[in-house]
Amino acid sequence: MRSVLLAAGLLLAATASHAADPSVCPEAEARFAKLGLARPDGPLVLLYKFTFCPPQMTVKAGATVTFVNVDPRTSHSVWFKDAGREESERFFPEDRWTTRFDTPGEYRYLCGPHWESDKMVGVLRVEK
Ligand SMILES: [Cu+2]
Repeated sequence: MRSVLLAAGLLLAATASHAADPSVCPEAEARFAKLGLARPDGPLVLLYKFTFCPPQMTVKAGATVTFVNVDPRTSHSVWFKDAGREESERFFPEDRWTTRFDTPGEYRYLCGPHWESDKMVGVLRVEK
């Protein structure tokens, strides 16, 4: 019984930080391909339908992470608020923004205009 409750709790925790609709990220990838945007050398996060794709990512310390907005008309931002960083500019469809972390850790981030209303949040794990 206890393990069932634990499993249910883990499931809830997982859904809260993932896109509710599992088709969103494959769609985001398809949009990226369709738009013919240049793929960066390093890790890539797509912003689409109020979702960071993938919502959780692990990268090496010092890697440049590129965020690309593939929404047709919505602007977004990326804000590593808990890390004390400044919010990015709002970036528009097909725009990109990059950041890097040199110190290993788990960095939660959010989209300024959409984290509250649409739970647009993500986690970047940085390892040595
Ligand atoms: Cu947003």
